[in-house]
Amino acid sequence: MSYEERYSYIPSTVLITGATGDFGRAFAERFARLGSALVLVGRDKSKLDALKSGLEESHQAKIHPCVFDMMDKKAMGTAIRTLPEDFKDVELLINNAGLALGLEPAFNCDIEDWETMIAVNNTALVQMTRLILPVMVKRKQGHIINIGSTAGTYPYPGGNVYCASKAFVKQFSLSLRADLKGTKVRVTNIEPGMIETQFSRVRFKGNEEKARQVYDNTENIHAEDVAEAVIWSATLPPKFNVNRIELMPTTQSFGPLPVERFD
Ligand code: 8X3
Repeated sequence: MSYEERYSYIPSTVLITGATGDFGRAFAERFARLGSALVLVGRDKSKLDALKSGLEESHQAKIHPCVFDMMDKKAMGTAIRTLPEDFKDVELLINNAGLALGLEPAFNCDIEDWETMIAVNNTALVQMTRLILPVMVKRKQGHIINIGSTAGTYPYPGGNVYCASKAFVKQFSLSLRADLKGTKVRVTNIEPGMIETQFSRVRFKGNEEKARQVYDNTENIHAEDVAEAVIWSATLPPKFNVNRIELMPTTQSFGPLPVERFD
């Protein structure tokens, strides 16, 4: 098999949640460039419309925008069940919508922040997956790419529910693979570490100073770099499944486990 053949699989229809965020836009841009039709999910209609017209103009992309909040189960169900004929056979689902809220120790956290993270990072992700999977299984063709995190493997102070929600995504991805044996449907968990995006701005609820400090005085990687891993996993021939990819900037690494010392 030639190199060109090896990397030539292009998913015909790609559904991306959290499409107007930094990751979502980077993924949409790459798949539009490849000629995939796109179902773009976001809750901000004006941002979604702007993304749609930009991609139509630059890549003549075929786009179906879906405006709903990931926490609105009914709206999600209606949007997915009524996808137009040209978009209903989703070949690649990118479960990208997700967020971190706060970095306080567990005993000080806002319980509503925890509930929101679980609702978006986990509940909405499994609901969307459950809605799309039957189409893939029936067609014996499909790929689910979940956007996990290094936080799903390596805990850190203040990570509490965010870390746990991403550990859920990792294990859900792996166990989906077990269920999907024999269906030809692929599952991949992409696990980025620190990526310079709006992530910290959301985590620190608009505190620009705190958010900027996360990425200050170092060499960062960006949404386009994560898109590279997504594109690689998605465009491999269907017989090749990437289970997990963990990635981070070279400037980020590991530290020793801390030990409490007494005076
Ligand atoms: C984002 C990576 O380390 O900020 O998922 O939790 S981290």
